[in-house]
Amino acid sequence: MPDLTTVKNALRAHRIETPSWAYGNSGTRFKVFPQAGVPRTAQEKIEDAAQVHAFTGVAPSVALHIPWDKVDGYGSLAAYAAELGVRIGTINANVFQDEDYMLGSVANPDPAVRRKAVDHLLECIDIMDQTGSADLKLWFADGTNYPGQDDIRGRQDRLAQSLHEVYARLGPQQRMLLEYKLFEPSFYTTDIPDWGTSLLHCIALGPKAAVVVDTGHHAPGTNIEFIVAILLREGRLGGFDFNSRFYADDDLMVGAADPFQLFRIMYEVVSADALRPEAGVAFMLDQCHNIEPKIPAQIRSVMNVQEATAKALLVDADALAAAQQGGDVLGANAVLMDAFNTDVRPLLANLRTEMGLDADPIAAYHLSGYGKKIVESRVGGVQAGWG
Ligand code: RM4
Ligand code: MN
Repeated sequence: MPDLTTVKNALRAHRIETPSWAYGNSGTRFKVFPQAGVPRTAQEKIEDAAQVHAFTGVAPSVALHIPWDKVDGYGSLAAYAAELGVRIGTINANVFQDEDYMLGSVANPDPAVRRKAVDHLLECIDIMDQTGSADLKLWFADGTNYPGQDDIRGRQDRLAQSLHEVYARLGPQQRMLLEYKLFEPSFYTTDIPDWGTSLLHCIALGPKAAVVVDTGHHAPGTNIEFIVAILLREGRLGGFDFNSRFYADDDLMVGAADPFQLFRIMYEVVSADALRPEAGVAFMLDQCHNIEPKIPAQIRSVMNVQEATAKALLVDADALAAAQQGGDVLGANAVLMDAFNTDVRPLLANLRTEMGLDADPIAAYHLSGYGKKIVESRVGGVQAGWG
């Protein structure tokens, strides 16, 4: 059996990044339901993210989305984050919400639109220089809706050229994380629909480019842990955008739809020894809270990732290897299921107490009165949203 101190140390060192956009209003395709107390500024989003860190102890960074989080001085925003005990993490670019991008951004047939998109990505790297962020995360809505609409290979050429220009601008410690998504908003072809396409571009770019697995971006039934295993084997798993889904890109709380899948993914990470921060896998959340209160929902997601990770760490590797070598199909499966079926909540509660935290982060957050305080103080101004 794995040594409990080792398990706890691994959990203590594990870092989970929360996304600024999860604290603002977001919606289904039909309606954005505003919530009282929602942040009005990037600073207020960071304040909320700092709460998630304060109660979980493992979420010390918050990802920004540009231009949603555009501010005048990124250096002072980073300093403000530091004052609150957190830091600015991944910078996410947004080239999917401008009128000009109707036919795509970095792969658009019009060179002027491509120029504009690439300039935005370069601007994001300037921001990274000011915030000290290491990762630029790219997701493109680019694709086509109708057969014949554009040239499939031509679009790949334009995409590759745009990415090369951006890659060349990265500093020595900076990375490009390239996300894929099967479909939506493009319904016939998407320019980066899958991990294979993303990986091909990353390999062509160089070692500072790696693939991001957003758990909501696959066809139903896709074996995501297999993709994770392959990318880890190639040293090209840049990170995760965790969220869960029942149908498509639902962006629900992590582990809500399928905790077993989350465990299987984390098991691949753990067994490849890639949980350690030095392994370079970024564990990020990417989710929208449409009907649930946002801060406790982020806390819940962080806890769900921790639970899946704890179970993955509890897999008896020696027993599993012995069963696998011996061709003991049922025995091997039982080793994995034993770990998954372990109630790790007492272990995590104990760890939190050791870390000087409340054993129950959600209850502690509610007791803190922060939720009530922001409802009272954040009146007026324009609530942040993802529009
Ligand atoms: C996209 C993608 C990106 C995220 C945006 C908000 O679908 O998942 O990671 O930045 O949504
Ligand atoms: Mn994502």
